[in-house]
Amino acid sequence: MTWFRMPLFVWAHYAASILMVLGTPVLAIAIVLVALERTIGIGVFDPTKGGDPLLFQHLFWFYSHPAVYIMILPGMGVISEVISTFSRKRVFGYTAVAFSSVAIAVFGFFVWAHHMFIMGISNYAVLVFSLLTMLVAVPSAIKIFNWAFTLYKGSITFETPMLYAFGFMGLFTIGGMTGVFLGTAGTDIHLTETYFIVAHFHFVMVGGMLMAFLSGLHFWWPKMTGRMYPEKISQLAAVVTFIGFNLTFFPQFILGTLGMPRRYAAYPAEFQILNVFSTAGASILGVGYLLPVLYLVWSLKYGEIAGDNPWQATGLEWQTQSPPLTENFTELPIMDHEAYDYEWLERQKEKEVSSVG
Ligand SMILES: [Cu+2]
Repeated sequence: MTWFRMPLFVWAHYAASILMVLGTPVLAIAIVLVALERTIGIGVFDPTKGGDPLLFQHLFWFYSHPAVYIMILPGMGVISEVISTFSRKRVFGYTAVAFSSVAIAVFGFFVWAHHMFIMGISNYAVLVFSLLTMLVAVPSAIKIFNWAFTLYKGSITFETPMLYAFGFMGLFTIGGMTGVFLGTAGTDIHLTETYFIVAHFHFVMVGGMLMAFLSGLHFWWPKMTGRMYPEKISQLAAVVTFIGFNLTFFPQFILGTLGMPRRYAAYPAEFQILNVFSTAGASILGVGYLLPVLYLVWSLKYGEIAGDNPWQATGLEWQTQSPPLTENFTELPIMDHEAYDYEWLERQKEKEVSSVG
């Protein structure tokens, strides 16, 4: 197992870990400073004590922008595994996808002030952070295009993990592209503090991360539990989730553009209809989330026995039993193939057949 034979899921976790190690202490420091200010009165953020409230925002967002990538990067790793497995092809541009995870982690530390364009930072700072924000779009787009090329001419099947992966690709792309409107200072000043932000954030976090989570949960469910989930009803749940999600959050882009502010309990009558759509969508989304809870619990006892490798995937976890035994393998596995080498899997099967014969 060399660096470039690692599954892209592992690369994604590696990048997310860099963010956690470097970013989280800054949040911890900010919290300690707040505590010191409130307990022994050292002026750090409170202007009446000689502190600077903007400093809190800087420290908060220095962690909290990368925090979005801490959540989304492992999701992107899941999508690479699932897209490859259910189109029976090696991930297109493996190296580019691996390094784009690291690039997202690195660039992610230089964009935090895009949350602060209307907070009174200098125009020069706005310009620089706007430009840097656009740079993050590049590695994200590299991933989306490489997944699309992976699908191209693949033998695609539509099991539940793949349906969620398609949902991710579409919704995350909308989430990412609406981020461009917010990273551009001129449009951000109109859109910030409106429902446009709420919609954008949910397209990234729910449309992106949560779809990827559900994709990964179904993908590894047979490995984790030894049982298959019921395919038909879970496909239905994926479709219900997708419809419910769009009905909930897409109207909020329009509401935000029309100027409906966030963080208010009440709104003018003209915003009523779109809010009703949102509420109806949330109810459908609720059903979409409830279904997996029910059938996954059901499958623990009544699901079909999964076997070692129900998806014919190439990752090492699929070469051991489901659920894996303590220490994972009885003997140390030998890694003699590249990641996502489906021909290797075919050769393995032929070997087994001939040795039985
Ligand atoms: Cu941000």
